[in-house]
Amino acid sequence: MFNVSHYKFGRFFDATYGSLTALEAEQSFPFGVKRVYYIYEVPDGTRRGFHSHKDLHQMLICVHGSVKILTKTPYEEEITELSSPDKGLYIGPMVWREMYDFTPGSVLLVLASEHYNVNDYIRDYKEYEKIATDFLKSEVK
Ligand code: T46
Repeated sequence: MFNVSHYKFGRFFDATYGSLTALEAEQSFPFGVKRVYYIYEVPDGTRRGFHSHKDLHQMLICVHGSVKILTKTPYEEEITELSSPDKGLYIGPMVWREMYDFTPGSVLLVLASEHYNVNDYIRDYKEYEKIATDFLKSEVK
């Protein structure tokens, strides 16, 4: 869907020592990284997110456990389950997201293209719908 893509990263596997996945900004995915954060100890049944970003690019990776991510625009939506450290979900600007069904002990790692900026968030769905509808119309012209 628009501004959402699925990544499968490489894995160095060794039967004796285990697995390692290495990500290179701008090579493994198409943006530089200015910020890293992770979401963990999420109580059972909790749903987070409920916003879009205006300009931010992010890569979401569930490095332990699993989580579902709803991504949505006024025209389409999809649900992705992240359940392996070698899977990534890229979410670009102007996509609504909600994260839910965090399994106990799960850790969602997020690589972000910009420093934290409260003004980059659109947290009201009606406002998002209006801005995104105009934005997506201009994108397809
Ligand atoms: C996103 C999804 C996937 C900071 O101070 N710095 C930060 O870099 C971040 C990400 C958050 N915060 C503070 C702001 C809030 O007081 O941490 C608190 C929780 O943030 P928020 O409610 O925005 O968390 P989520 O899980 O709803 O959303 C987060 C990211 O904010 C967002 O960019 O795309 O994860």
